[in-house]
Amino acid sequence: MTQPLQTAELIAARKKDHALPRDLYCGQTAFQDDLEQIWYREWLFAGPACELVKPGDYITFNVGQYPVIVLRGSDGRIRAFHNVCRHRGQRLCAKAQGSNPKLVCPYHQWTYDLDGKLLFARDMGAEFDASQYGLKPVHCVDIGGMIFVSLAQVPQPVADLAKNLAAYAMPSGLGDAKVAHSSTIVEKGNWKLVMENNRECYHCSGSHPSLCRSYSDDPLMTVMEGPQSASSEILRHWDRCDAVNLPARFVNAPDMQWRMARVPLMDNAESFTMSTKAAVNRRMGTIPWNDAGSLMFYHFPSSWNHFLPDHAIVFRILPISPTETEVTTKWLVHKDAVEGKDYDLQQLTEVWLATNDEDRRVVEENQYGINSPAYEPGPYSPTQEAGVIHLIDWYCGLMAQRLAPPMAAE
Ligand code: 3BY
Ligand code: FES
Ligand code: FE
Repeated sequence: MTQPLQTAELIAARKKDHALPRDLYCGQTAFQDDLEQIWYREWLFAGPACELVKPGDYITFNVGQYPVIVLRGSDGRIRAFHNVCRHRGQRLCAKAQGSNPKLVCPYHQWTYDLDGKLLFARDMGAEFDASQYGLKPVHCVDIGGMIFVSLAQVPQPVADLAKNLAAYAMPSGLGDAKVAHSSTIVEKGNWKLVMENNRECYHCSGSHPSLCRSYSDDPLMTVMEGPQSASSEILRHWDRCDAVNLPARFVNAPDMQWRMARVPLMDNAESFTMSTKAAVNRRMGTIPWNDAGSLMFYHFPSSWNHFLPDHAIVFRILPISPTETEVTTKWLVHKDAVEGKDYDLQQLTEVWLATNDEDRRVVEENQYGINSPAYEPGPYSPTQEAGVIHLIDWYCGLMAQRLAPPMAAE
């Protein structure tokens, strides 16, 4: 009997600029390889820093098999830890978010400080050295109000992302923001299908009637090639932003792992609302106009985001199984904006709640078709799906490199 192809072989055999072979979207082996080579090694977006308002506030989530907790310490610093007790391994915090002055394990009450130090463990004997049993740290950075974590022993370099994101996010004032709404859904599709779907607007006119009121599905809106290379409409927008020092021009990682660019919305639309007008009376940060468009920022493998003049929408995806992905969306507004007075929650959230649900359906049907043995990878559109090609080339490049057998010693 022939052995099923390994992930490295599937990647080596893939057709360039085509969708991936079936097993990379539904196989258990490929999923485990994705976890080990991508999710356990890359920087991942965890959430907005403004959600952790005061010391002790925390969020938890799972990256594959790793439960992680991110919290604000008594010194105001945000830290991440493995959410696993150092006694007998109980998960420390089961809730998705909350606030605790200390971390008390629910099993035998070992008690940790917010910086991870073990403060208290009952009846452990005279020899017990509590300093050896602090929580295991996870690398964590706060870039302009966006928290990223990395499970790697030695994380990937982050300086280039940090420099650019800090500059581009600064005018949005994420430090003076609050979470107005949060939604978590599970899409029955592989994480790559969720991200592929987000990287093109080829599907927008057929799927997103409400988003299409403000976001143009013109591929030139999503496909820019450099700080000087975009449609004339976008170049005009960038000139206008330059004049007030609002970072807007396309900037990207050399391997396209991330990209930022501020693009105008359609017909001077102000926000992703049904009326296309701003949803929040009070603008965020120092954005000078209601029609400053959306600063779009994606980061593979886990996030895409829109920073608008009146609110920001941040998205985090996490893989659950070969064919299940969790998608968390958070709507941020100025911290002093008052619900019911400065904004209406329904008007603020309805377009992207609908868009997420529409994308969920698209992704689930995509997975359904790919599960068929008759599925054969088809070609991406070079104009409409250039962003998907960036994703797939980034993914295949990394996987090929990391799964390559080590060079034989001379
Ligand atoms: O949310 C996004 O960033 C992308 C842009 C194009 C399609 N999708 C809506
Ligand atoms: Fe945490 Fe025992 S497992 S205190
Ligand atoms: Fe979509």
